[in-house]
Amino acid sequence: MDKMSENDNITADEKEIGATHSGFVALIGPTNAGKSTLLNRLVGAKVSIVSHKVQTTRAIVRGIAIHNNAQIVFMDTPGIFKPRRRLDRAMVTSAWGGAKDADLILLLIDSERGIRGDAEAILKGLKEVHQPKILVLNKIDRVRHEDLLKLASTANEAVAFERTFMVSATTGSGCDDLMDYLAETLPEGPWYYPEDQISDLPMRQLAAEITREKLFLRLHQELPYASHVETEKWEERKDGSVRIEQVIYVERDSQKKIALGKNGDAIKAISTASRKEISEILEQPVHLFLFVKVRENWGDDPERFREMGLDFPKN
Ligand SMILES: Nc1nc2c(ncn2[C@@H]2O[C@H](COP(=O)(O)OP(=O)(O)OP(=O)(O)O)[C@@H](O)[C@H]2O)c(=O)[nH]1
Ligand SMILES: [Mg+2]
Repeated sequence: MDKMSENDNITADEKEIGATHSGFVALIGPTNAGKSTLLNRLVGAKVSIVSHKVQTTRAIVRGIAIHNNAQIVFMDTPGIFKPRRRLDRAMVTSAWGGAKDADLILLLIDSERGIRGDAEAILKGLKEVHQPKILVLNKIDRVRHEDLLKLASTANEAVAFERTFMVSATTGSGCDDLMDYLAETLPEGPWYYPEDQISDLPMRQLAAEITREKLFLRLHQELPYASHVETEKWEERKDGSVRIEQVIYVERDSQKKIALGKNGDAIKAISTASRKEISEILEQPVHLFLFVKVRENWGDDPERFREMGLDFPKN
């Protein structure tokens, strides 16, 4: 349907509030730039997990926000970095794939770290991407104003950005201006999702992600990237509670010991934190059971990739 005939179909009431806008905005950037934090801030709910470690997000997570007359679908992507393992390659491919599907690309840079290494490589890669691009400098709560201006001009020399915004995803500073701009700029058109939907991630997967976040937060030094969480069972009970079983996959026996902790301390703490958060989101009591399994080379198992929503790279 072209734009004209679409407008012909709207009723007088709809005309009064103005035409609706909608579109997809890909959040791309180096790992740890704050993409997931910004997504949660803009959506107004926890949709994507966050940690101070790099490589937290593994596959594309969509978060949906409504601002003025626009429905903005943000695609949080895994950070782009120099891939080493098979999982790395799948994550980076997924991030660039997300960019190709978007109406608008939002490049997020950690202003404190500036443009080096991965950020530089992304700026180069962006030249091949043809959608309109905007630059968002994040973590402005951590840097001086003059450094921000320098950073903005360096980035704008490398890529023709439509606009530059300066925000703090943690304090929310600058986020309203960004949302106003996105709502205006996205094309006119009907909304893609029901008004009350904020994510396209199934609850089972979000629950697994929440446990992975707690695992990352608790065991960040000991258990770097070698873990993966899946929800295996989800049972709604008559008393209104839900019983959830999840498996934490690690690669080695020594990692299993770490995940369990002394006297099971680690797993207990992870379980408590995760149960509490899942229960808040579901607004119902949760019984969470965590199991730790050793699966050597889960990082090379196509099934695990599929479960994460990633394509399996052949090599
Ligand atoms: N001070 C400050 N910290 C921030 C801000 N935004 C994010 N952070 C922190 O930066 C770290 C990384 O945030 P994430 O949102 O997980 O970053 P990401 O870009 O999604 O990272 P990956 O998923 O690993 O690519 C976390 O510790 C956040 O709390 C900000 O505006 N200011
Ligand atoms: Mg992330």
